[in-house]
Amino acid sequence: LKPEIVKTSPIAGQQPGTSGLRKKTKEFMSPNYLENFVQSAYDSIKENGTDLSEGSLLIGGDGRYYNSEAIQIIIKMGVANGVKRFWVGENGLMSTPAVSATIRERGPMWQKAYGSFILTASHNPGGPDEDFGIKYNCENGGPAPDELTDAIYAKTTTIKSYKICKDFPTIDLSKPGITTVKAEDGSSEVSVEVISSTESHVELLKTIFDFAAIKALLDRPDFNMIYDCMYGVNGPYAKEIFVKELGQSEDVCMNATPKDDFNGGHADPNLTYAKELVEIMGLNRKGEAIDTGDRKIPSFGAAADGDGDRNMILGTKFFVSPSDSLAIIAANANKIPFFKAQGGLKAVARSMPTSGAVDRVAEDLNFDLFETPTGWKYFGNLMDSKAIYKGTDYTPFICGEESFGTGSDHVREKDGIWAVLAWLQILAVENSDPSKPLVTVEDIVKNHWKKYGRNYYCRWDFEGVDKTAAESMVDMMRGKFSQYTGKVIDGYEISTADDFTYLDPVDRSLAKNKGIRFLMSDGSRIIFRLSGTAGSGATIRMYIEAFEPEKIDAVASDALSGLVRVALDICDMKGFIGTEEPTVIT
Ligand code: VG1
Ligand code: CO
Repeated sequence: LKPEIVKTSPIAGQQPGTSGLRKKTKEFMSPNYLENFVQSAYDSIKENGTDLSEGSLLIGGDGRYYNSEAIQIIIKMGVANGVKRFWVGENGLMSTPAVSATIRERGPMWQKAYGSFILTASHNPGGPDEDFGIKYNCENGGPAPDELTDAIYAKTTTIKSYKICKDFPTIDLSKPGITTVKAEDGSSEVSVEVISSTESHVELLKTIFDFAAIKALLDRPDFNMIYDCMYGVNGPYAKEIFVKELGQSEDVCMNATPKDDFNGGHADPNLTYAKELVEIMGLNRKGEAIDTGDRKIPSFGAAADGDGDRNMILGTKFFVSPSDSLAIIAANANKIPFFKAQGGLKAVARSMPTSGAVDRVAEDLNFDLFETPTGWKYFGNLMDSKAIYKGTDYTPFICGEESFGTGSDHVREKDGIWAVLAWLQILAVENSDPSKPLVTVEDIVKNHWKKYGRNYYCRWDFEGVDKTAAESMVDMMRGKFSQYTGKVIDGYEISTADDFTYLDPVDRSLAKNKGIRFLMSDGSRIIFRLSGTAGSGATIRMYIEAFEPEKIDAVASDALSGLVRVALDICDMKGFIGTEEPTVIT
């Protein structure tokens, strides 16, 4: 257990983005790349007041190429840095929400995890020529806050050496069990436990939902579902819940064996990349119904991303936009035992670019409402603060993002399978009388729109564009805010043009430059951001939203075409990027 000190020098560009550090796998595998980041993380965590030798350090990943090798390096470096107890997901696998659940739920007090390294680049493609990623989550189960990721980054710019125990044995991750290694002089002991990837998370989910009611729904002859795990880490969780716990056939789980390159696909649950599922559900990539003859279409379809924290919800020939999904789950929270038992939902939060559909629910049902910058880390503070809601000291909380992320305060990450179960729970309650015709996903969404109006919404992504051009485009708009304010373009009056700033109501920290906003006087919005998860190059995201109180039956792309034109002109997409054709529309 003797640590070796290895000389190194700083490597540029190790700044974590929206959710950890993501780069090409080859870059991660190049000499000292992973080691520099991990050493900087261990040092920062220590400086942040965590004693690495107390409790446990959890490690898991989404199973992408280089996952297992990276885990062995993190263990060997951890031993050298004083970690005494490791928990590692079986086969190195653990979904992002399961990591969060395991940190929070597993073990007696003295063993509890103080944090976790998660090896994931989420929805980015995997494999030797694609992306790899790493992030650190803290004791509350949530992503490291900006303060910690900034400290890690600062250390990567000055690092001179790292510590590693090269002679620590390589752990067999394929079998659950404990490996204990004693120092030669008997002075210390390190243990590595390979733990079930699914147990803590599945046990937690069973306390949140009424599994018997969901099973009754799934057993109805007129109801059938399909869940596309997209060859990501979610497969084992889906099988555990739908096959083992809920007694459904294996066919319910599609593409449910994790592969280190996600079978060459893009494990991103949206209309473009979850192509196979979208077709099965009778839709095209715009979310419109297609002619399927007399082929039977499932009643419910869902998909997950590489690390299992995202979800897409589909009904028969019907797409549920993530912003609507968030609003609908919040409006129906009392059908979910977890919220009901705590006296009902009290607060909701959405990221700034997410549509305002949930705002209307919050207003109607008297929930506190928060608007945060993009990324899950901002929700954590709100959930952990004990006194934000009108004096009560506990906050049953639901939050979400337009990027197919939904979750609650049962963990501190978005949780794909939670969202799927939330929808099934709502459907189960709506369909509790088996003699009545099935209330469908489409019925639920349309009834919601009838009551609250509809926030038409779309996001256009321009992926892999030139970084300098993208940055100049954003700078150009930033420089013209005052000229835009009050201007009328194509009938839309711009009431505010600014760059979103977030003042955290809990710790008063300020997050700046979180998205260019053009807010129209009729409530419509145009927003631009540069992605913080792109492994290389730049991705421009353009978000468009318009509210309609009564006209709820239009096709979203038609309802938004005018506003899209205004947006493309304001940013001069053609001039900066050379095209107005996005790579993905969601
Ligand atoms: C994207 C999404 C954001 C999400 C983040 C991490 O970030 O827009 O809403 O929280 O990915 O999700 P960005 O900076 O590229 O827009 V995941 O499933 O990739 O961990
Ligand atoms: Co993800």
